[in-house]
Amino acid sequence: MSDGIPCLWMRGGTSKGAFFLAADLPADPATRDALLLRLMGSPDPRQIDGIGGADPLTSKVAILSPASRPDADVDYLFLQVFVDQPLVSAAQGCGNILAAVGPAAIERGLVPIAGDVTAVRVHMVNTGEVARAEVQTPNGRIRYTGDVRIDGVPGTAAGIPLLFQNIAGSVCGSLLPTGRAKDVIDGIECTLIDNGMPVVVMRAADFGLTGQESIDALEATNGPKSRIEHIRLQCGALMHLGDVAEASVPKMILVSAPLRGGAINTRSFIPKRVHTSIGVFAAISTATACLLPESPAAQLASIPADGRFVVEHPTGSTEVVLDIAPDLTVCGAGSLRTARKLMDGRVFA
Ligand code: NQM
Repeated sequence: MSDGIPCLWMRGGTSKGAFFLAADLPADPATRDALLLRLMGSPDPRQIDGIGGADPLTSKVAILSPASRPDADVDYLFLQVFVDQPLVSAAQGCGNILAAVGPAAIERGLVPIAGDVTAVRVHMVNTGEVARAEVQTPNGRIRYTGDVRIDGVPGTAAGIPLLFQNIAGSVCGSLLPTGRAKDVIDGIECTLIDNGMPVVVMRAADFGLTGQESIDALEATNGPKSRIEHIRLQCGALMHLGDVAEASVPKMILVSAPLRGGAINTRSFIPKRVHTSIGVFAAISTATACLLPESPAAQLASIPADGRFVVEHPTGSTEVVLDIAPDLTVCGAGSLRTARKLMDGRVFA
């Protein structure tokens, strides 16, 4: 390891992280996680002695390996490296980092280019489902540049459509782990839901908020954080996640009526910091809650007729597409993301 470890540093959607081949890291998870903490510079709020970006959205790791199942092209294990705690968690997936998995798998020779668009079937090891990502590969090369703009990222890049099926209950075992679309915790109506990401959906107004507050206002010590965390700790058990005091799930989503033509407006606690936008799977789970008449989200949402849910957030909006069956169950979902290769080199422990 003194010669460094091969590492791709990539942006995926509105997140950024280090991509490794599993073969380049220790096989033992505890040894691997200790190494990743050291590489990212955790625990330290500034991650000054590592490559992490001092924010949960830029302290992420993707570990790639040859596919372990016949219906996939590559295995992708996502790890959240906590910034200011010595913790590495595999308890959630990440749809933003997922956007960079297809290109990274091609870069590392795990997946061959197959025409102008290479479809990569990604086995998301954290949750067990297979996602499909379409990577632009004209003339035998990955094309990162393009004209797709996603809010939360300056400029434009090549679009990478992501498609999902069977993501309900990805971590909790079922879409509604309590069997109800509405629970009341600490007097607050909540929907505890997992359609790709365990989230708890609550009305911002129930915390005396408009839902349009800035990230700084929500993260302030006199903001709603401690009340939300108190609810979150109770949701952990109700969602079959156990003690979530040191876990990055469930995410806590405050919803309010959309103001810019979208389906719903959000502020996401992930779970201690506020997301600058919203996670892909968190947006899908929140959009799914909007379809449940009893959910606090349903009363505020403006349901699109074509399944294209524009989820408003602090830096704009994220569109997720839901494939909704006549009985209102969600059979599939998708999102258009972009990714960028930022650095290919070696990182030193
Ligand atoms: O929900 C951040 C992100 C995420 C998760 C987080 C994500 C998703 O935006 O699919 O992408 O919620 O911790 O990277």
